[in-house]
Amino acid sequence: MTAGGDEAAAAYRFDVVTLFEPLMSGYLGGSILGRAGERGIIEVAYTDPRDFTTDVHRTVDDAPFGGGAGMVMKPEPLAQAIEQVRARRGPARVVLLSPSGRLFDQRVAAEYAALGSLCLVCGRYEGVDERIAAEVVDEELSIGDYVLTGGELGALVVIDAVSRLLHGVLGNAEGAFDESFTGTALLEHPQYTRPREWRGHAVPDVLLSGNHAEIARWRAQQRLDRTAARRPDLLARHAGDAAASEETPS
Ligand code: 9D3
Repeated sequence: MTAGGDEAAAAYRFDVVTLFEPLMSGYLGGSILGRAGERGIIEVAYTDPRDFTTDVHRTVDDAPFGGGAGMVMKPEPLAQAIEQVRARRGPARVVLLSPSGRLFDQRVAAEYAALGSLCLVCGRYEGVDERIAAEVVDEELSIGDYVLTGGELGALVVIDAVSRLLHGVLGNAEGAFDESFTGTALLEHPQYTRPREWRGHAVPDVLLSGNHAEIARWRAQQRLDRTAARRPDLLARHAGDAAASEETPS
C-alpha cells in the first residue's frame, strides 16, 4: 500500500507473505481501508516467496511425500520470505493462515488489534510443508470451517476486522469499541430508516415514540430474542460471560 517513503510510521503495520499480491491490494486499495492507508492509520506491505527461489522456473511448490493429489508449498522460499519480514520489520506475531488453525473471531481480532503489527502468511495449493508451521511461524489461524483455495481471503478478513477496531478507521470510532469490548456479543437488534411504511411493513411504533428508555428496553429484548432463535450458541456464551463478570468484577 505504501512503499515506505518519508511519511510517518503507520499506527498499525501488516506484512503479508503471498504469491498473489494483486488479489489483496485490489481489495484493500478500493475499500474504506484504502483511505485508512492514505491517512497513515494502517500500512500493508507485501513479500513474495517467489523472489526467494533460486531455480530458473522460480519453483515454490512440489509433490507431497507419501503421494496424494495436489502440490505442497516448499519450505525454503516461504521461510526466507518470513525471515526477511522478521529481520526488516520485526512484526509482533507471524500468523500462518491455515484450515487447521485456531478459529478467528472477534476476540482474536481484538487481541491482534492490540499488537500494533502482524505478519500474515498465505499458503496456496493443497497446503504448506508442515515444518513451516512447526519452525517459522508463531501460530496458525483458520477463518472458518470451509475450504478455500488459499490464505489470501483469510488475510483480508483479518486485516478488515482488525483495522476497523483501530482508532480513526471508522467515521464513528465508538461503534467499534462497543462490540469489541464484549468479546461474545449478542446479535444486533433490527434497524429501520425511512419510509415509516414500506411494502406493507410498518416500522415498530416504539421506535417512533421518542421514549428513549423504552426504545433501549425494546432493543435489548430484540437482541436476546433474536440470538436465542438464530444463534443459541452465542446466548450460552453470553450468559456464561455475564455470570463470570459478576463473580470477578474487572
Ligand atoms: C484435503 C485437505 N485440505 C484441507 C481441508 C487441503 C487444503 C485445502 C485448501 C489445504 C489448504 C487449503 C487452502 N486454504 C487456506 O489456505 C486457508 C483456509 C481455509 O481453507 N479455510 C478456512 N480458513 C483458512 S485460512 C487459510
